[in-house]
Amino acid sequence: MTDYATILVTRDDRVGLITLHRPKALNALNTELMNEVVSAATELDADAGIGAIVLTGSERAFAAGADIKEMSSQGYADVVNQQFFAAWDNLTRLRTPIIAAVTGYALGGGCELAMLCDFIIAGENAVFGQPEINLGVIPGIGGSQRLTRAVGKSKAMDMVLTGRQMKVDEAERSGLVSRVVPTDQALSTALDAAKTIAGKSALASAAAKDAVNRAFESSLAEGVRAERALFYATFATDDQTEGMAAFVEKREPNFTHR
Ligand code: CO8
Repeated sequence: MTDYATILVTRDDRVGLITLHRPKALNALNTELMNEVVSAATELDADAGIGAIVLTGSERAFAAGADIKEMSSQGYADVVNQQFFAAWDNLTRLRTPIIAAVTGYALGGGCELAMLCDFIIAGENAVFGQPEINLGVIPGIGGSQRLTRAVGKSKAMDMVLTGRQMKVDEAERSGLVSRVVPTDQALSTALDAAKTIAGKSALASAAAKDAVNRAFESSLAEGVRAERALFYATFATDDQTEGMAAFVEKREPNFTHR
């Protein structure tokens, strides 16, 4: 696999693992790290042998936000002309399910990066927040939109306007994270979930991911129509034939597309 400067990339059978690795900066997200994460995730996504991806950081920090030292000297023209941080949007185009395993700080861009993933499994020490307001800016990688959809307007306004941190029990209660587990089990739990997903039909999981995402991008009626079209399309796959035959024959399915 490609060598990267700011991340580590490994794979175990059908699961790819991307680990943010700028320990001295609490995994602060600079341009190099963004380009490397996007490149690694795109490469894993294109690999038919990969059925799910996990993105994680360190126990102390998933990521403490965008790199403030990199941003501090930038002006309006700089960020506009570079379309600063727009490349993170590429993660929304992955077909392969991607899980964030979050321990420690997930602040600012770190919280936004976790929310760019399909779901978040958090360790008990995880802390979420959008503290950009303390720096005189606002979230810029979708935080104002994804946090609002995840936890609702009142709590999102509270987080974004005060910059306060949210501990993991509140994050679970609010629906920001799917599961909370002991800190030292966050990564293994996410890898287990990824392994489970990677054992399903990749065609079905891509359709399922697409369908759930429609809930955020369309009206209810359009979303339901899109879901139905995707559901019907699964009947064109050999994995549908195999999955249903296996149930009837009381055996494990042997999907072709995984
Ligand atoms: N950027 C750069 N360096 C950082 C960052 C960061 N976001 N966070 C921590 N570091 C560095 C520190 O400077 C320090 O480095 P050094 O040892 O060289 O001084 C090292 O990491 C360790 O940090 P601390 O000593 O501060 O560790 P503490 O345990 O005392 O505190 C905190 C941990 C609370 C996480 C603290 O570091 C902190 O508050 N960090 C900043 C959090 C923050 O404000 N994040 C939001 C950043 S803005 C953002 O994400 C905007 C995203 C949208 C941009 C899109 C543009 C289009």
